[in-house]
Amino acid sequence: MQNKDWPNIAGLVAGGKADIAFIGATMTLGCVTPSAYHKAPAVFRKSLKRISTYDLEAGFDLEGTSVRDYGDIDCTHLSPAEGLVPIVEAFRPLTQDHGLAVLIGGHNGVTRAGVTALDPNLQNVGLLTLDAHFDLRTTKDGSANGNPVRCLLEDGLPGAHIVQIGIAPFANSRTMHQTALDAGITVYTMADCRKNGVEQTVATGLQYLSEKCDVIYVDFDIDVIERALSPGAPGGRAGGFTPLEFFAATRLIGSHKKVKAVDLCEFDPDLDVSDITALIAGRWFAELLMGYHSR
Ligand SMILES: [Mn+2]
Repeated sequence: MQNKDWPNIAGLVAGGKADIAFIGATMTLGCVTPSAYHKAPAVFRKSLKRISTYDLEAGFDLEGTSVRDYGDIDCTHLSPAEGLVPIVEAFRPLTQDHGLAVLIGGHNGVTRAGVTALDPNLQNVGLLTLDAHFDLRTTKDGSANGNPVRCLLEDGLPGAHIVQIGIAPFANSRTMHQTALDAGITVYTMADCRKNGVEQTVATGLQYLSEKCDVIYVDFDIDVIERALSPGAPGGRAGGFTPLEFFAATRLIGSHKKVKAVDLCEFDPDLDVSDITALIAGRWFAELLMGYHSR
């Protein structure tokens, strides 16, 4: 039900054949730094109430957009390996029944499930990550939040179908970098983004993937944002994207016809200060809706 005095994004939630649907995945076990990622979906929903439907800069109101909320997949007590199938099974219908399916993590382990839900054989999907990290840690101790991209490579996703944007210095190992290059992953560092602009870099990545793949999945790891401007992400460091760069990239991604599913992950509400990252998450969703509307 929409609030007439304060039309907001949460008020767009309705049932039925909405253009955009989201579901939470409270995955929190199996992370490099123990965190309260399971709390993020609830905080995300709360923040949507504080985001107006009206973009005054664009002169456009999202009031006519419908959103469906499928609730949460409770995987708080499941390891990433145990959570894989439940998330794939719950998220796949969203990718089939809606124009854009959104997975709210949880840690970055949800990305493996999200990509698999969109394309179970992993041959037609492209993966774009906005992330300070490669997420290519070894899988010798099983899946975790530090290795979803490595898991996907091992599951059969071609490295040539992966573009990683925002990879940060002193936040990844030489081995990870070499793994990415050996796999044929396209890598854009933070410095590349500074030089060419975040939006332009994302546009280049989307163009590359759209020539190779039928559908595109985008992983928004919120730790790609500058830590001082978004404290609610354990992996965030100094030198990341500004929130405005993140929003512009999100709108562009939302506007791309081949982008069928996305996730937002690595938000730990317990680390947040003054709801900074919570409100970034809420506006991120509004930016996706604005992008989607322009398709
Ligand atoms: Mn990540």
